[in-house]
Amino acid sequence: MVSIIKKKSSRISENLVTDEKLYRQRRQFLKTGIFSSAGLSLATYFPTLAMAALSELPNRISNAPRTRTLEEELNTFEEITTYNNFYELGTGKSDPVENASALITDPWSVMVEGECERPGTYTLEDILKPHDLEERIYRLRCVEAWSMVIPWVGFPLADLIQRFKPTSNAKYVAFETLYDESKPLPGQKRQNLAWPYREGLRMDEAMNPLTLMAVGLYGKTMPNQNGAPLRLVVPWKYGFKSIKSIVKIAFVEQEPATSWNMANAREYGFYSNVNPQVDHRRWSQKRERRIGEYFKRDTLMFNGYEEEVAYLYEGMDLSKNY
Ligand SMILES: Nc1nc2c(c(=O)[nH]1)N[C@H]1C(S)=C(S)[C@@H](COP(=O)(O)O)O[C@H]1N2
Ligand SMILES: [Mo]
Repeated sequence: MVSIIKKKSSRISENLVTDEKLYRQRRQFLKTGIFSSAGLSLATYFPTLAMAALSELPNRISNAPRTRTLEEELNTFEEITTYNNFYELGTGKSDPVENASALITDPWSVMVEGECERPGTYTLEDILKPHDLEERIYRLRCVEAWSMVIPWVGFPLADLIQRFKPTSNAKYVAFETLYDESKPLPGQKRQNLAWPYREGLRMDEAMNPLTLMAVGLYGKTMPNQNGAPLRLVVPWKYGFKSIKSIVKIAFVEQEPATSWNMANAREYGFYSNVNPQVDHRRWSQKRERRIGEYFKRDTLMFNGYEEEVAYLYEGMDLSKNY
C-alpha cells in the first residue's frame, strides 16, 4: 500500500514540475495587479449563482488574485502535500497523504456558538458564499524547526467573524477540528492528543488582517492532508496554531484550552508566536530547515511578520510568551 502510493506520487511529480513553472510564471504576471479586477466573480453580477456555491469553488480558487507575494522560493506542491502534520491522520509526516481518503469533507458544516448574535450551524456553502478569495504566499514555521513557503487561497478570518456579530464579551475565538467518537479517523484511535484538536486566538489576533481562512493552495482546492475543506493560517505563530478541517468556531470570554497546551503545557503555550530568542525545552528555535534545502536558515522574529503583528504584544514579556 505504502509503496504503491509512493510510486504514484513520484510519477505525478514530473507533471507537477511543468505545472508549477507555468503556475509561477502566470502568477508572476498577476502580481502586476492588472488582473486584480478579475476578483469580481460572476456571482457578483448574478447573486443566484452564488447559491451554486461549491461547484463553483474550484474555479473561484484557481482565479483568486494574488494579493501577497514573498521574495522566497515557493515549496513545491509535492512537498506541501506529502510532508504534513495532521495527527488525526497519523503522526508520521507521510501518514496524512497516505490516509487522506479517510477524511470525508462532503457534506461539511461549521457550528458557530458562544458570545455572538448569529450563532448556528452553517453549511460550507453558507460560510464561503460572500467572500472574495485571494491568494497569499506565507511562510509556515513548524515548532519542530522546519518551514515551508506556501501559496494559500482563502479570505481574511476577520471578514468571517464580523458576519457572526461577536458581542463585547467575546475576548477569544476557539476552534475545533472534526471528531466523531463512533467513527474516529485513523490517528484518533490513539489518545496521543485529547480529541478533538482544539486551537484558539485572542480576538485581536483573530481580527488581524494576516489571519487567513484557507480553502485551497497552489490554485487548487485544499488537499485533505492540508486540512480540507477549511483551515486556519496564522503565519506569525508556530504551525500547530493553524488548525485544520474546522467544524466549530466559538466566541468565548476566557482563554480557551488548546490541544498541544493540554498535552504539554511546559512546551506549548497558548500564544506560541515564532520567536528565535525563546528555545523549545528540547531544542533551539534560532534556526530552521526550509523543506527542500540542506542548510539551515535563521528563524525570523514573528516568522518575518514583526511589522504587522508586534503591536499585539506590546507590554507582554515575550521571553515568557512561548
Ligand atoms: N487538526 C489539526 N490541525 C493541525 C495539526 C494537526 O495535527 N491537527 N497539525 C498542526 C501543525 S503541527 C502544523 S506544522 C500544521 C501543518 O500544516 P500543513 O501540513 O498544511 O503544512 O498544521 C497544524 N494544524
Ligand atoms: Mo507543527
